[in-house]
Amino acid sequence: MFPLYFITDPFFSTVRDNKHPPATQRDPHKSLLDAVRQAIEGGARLIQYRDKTGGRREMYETAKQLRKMTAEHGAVLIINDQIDLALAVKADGVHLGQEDLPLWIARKILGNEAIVGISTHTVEEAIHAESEGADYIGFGPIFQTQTKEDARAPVGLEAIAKVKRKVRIPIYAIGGIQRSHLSDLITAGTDGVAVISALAGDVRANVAEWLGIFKRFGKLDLDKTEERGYPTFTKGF
Ligand code: 3NM
Repeated sequence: MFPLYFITDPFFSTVRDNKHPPATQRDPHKSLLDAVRQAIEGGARLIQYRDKTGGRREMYETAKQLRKMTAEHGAVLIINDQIDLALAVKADGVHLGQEDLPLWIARKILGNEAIVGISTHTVEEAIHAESEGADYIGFGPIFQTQTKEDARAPVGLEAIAKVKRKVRIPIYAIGGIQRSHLSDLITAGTDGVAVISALAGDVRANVAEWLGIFKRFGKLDLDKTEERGYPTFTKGF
């Protein structure tokens, strides 16, 4: 499986860094696409399009472009929350929260080959998600996060080991994850990390650096990745 899950946020359209003009001078879509392009150039092969505030038509246009870009580079595209949008742009799958439509509906609409992930916050939710047929879980927030407005209380690093003992599907730790947490998270048993803000800025360099850490821990088989054109993972993601 691919260990680094790059998630977009509308703030990628407004983040300033040394290399880019102020957000007001830029087409926000270009900028979000640019962030994803950089992530892919840095080696990311698992991308989630997440925008809690965007208009649906606008999101459709962006998602179409993301689909094209990810397909060209053998990267997996997952749509957050919106099953119909995932279907509309032929994304690889959808990521659902506890308050979204049930997993079986996503399966019915998108089919058995689609990747369906579930956000979980407790061991019980994780076990339930697996029993319902989730392909992976997001588990968190591990640490305090500024990015998700309605985030629950952080569960802490120790929770990873507990979940790992109870489920067999891949676990992506999420919430407030920084590069400095990676070795502890990997040691605790996480299969991967799902990250937004800590990869912002020089996205390409950050992604490459994080992937280097996974590689050092033996969690990234780059040769296999290159050979297949995309990462090895359950159902090919
Ligand atoms: N879901 P950052 S925490 C999208 O706990 C999301 O389910 C969470 O962003 C959950 O890496 C989160 O900037 C935000 O903290 C992750």
